[in-house]
This record gives sequence, structure tokens and C-alpha cells, in this order.
Amino acid sequence: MGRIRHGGAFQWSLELPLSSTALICIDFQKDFLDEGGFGHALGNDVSKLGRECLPGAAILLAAARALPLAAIVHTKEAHRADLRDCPSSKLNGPRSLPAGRRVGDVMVQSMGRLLVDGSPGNEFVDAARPLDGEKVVCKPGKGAFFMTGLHEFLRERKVSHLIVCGVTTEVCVQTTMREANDRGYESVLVEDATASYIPPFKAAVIEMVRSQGGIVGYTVERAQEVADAL
Ligand code: TIU
Repeated sequence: MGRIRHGGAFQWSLELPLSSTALICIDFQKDFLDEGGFGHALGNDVSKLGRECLPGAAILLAAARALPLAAIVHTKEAHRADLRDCPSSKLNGPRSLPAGRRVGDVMVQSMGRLLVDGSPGNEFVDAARPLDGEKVVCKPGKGAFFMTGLHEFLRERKVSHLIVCGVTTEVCVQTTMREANDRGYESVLVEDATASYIPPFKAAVIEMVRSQGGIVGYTVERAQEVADAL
């Protein structure tokens, strides 16, 4: 049993029962962290994202693997090659993609098709690559629970608590935390293991998640605090 305490204005103490706690790593993919991927095609500066969150993610992964936790889950935002699982709202928008690119198009040859499963750019970055035996979940949407079977996977393993990290904080990470909250999970977002292209959005999500007594979940500043508590 691990316990994280927070001594800030909103005081809390969260117990993490190791046999029912999972680490969820959201979309640590080249498509979001590297040039020529989907995040870059959306017009974002991707150069700082990895530096901000990958060291923290590495600490969480090392701790989770050493214990081990009930499960380690890596999500990938990934579509089928025929894009049958890509809703028209995502395929046709946002309309500001440079040169009119969209999901399934190629920005740079070495990365392959944007957000398409099997493309080099859709793979995980080396620093957060899954090991054999860890669960990989391909998701067509922002949330990790939508059309993935993740809830069933976690329920089978009696998981009740989630340690959450990944990119980007206000898109796939926040959506997943909200989905998790609606399904009864206690989640803690690890601040130095998540990042956004738009820093004020990351700060806003952290506030939103823990406001109103933790309306969506908990947040903790440093991955090392989690690792020490486990
Ligand atoms: N655009 C953006 O910030 N994020 C995404 O499109 N997907 C994820 O967050 N993974």
C-alpha cells in the first residue's frame, strides 16, 4: 500500500493499493513528441514536450515495473489504415492544418501517415516504449476508455486506482481522467510526467482536476513523490 500526501491548500492523502493500482501512459508517441507527426501538423511546437514529461514518465515506469503494479497500460492514438474508425469531425477538422493535411496524410516521409497504426510516426518514443507483457491500447478518440475495452481489462484485474501520465495534458490526458472518474476509478495525475503544447492549458487542467475537493481526481507535482510512496 502506498500513500501520497499533499500539504497544499487542498490537503489530501491518497492510498494506492499496489495490487489494484495501474499506471496509465497516454500517447507517448512520435506523432505527438517528434517533428513531422500529428502534433506538428496541427501547427504546434513539439520541441519541448518530451523534455518536460519523459524523465518523469521514466521514473513512474521504473517504479511500476520494479514492484510490480497491477498493470501498466500504454495507449496509442491510432487509426486503421482505411480510417474507418476516424470520425468525420476528426478527419475534416481542424481546418487549420498546414497545407490542408489531415489524419492519414504524410507530412514527412520518415514518419509515414499521420496517426495511422503501423506508421513509424505512430510508434512510441524510445523513452516510453512498452515492455513485453505490458498492455497496449489503440484508441481512436481522445479518451482511453472510448471504443477500447480498457475498462473491461482493468476490471478483470480488479484495478481501482490509476496513476496517470502522458500527452497532451488538456486533450487525451484530461479526457481519460474524466472518463475514469465517471467509471469509478481514483486517479492521480503526475504533473512532471505530462505536458501540453500550450503551457497555460496544462496549468489550467491541473487546477480543474483538483478543484472542488478533487472533482475529477488528484494531482501530484513530481513522479519521484509517487515512486517514493509506492
Ligand atoms: N492535439 C493535442 O493536443 N492532442 C491530441 O490530439 N491527442 C492527444 O492528446 N494524445
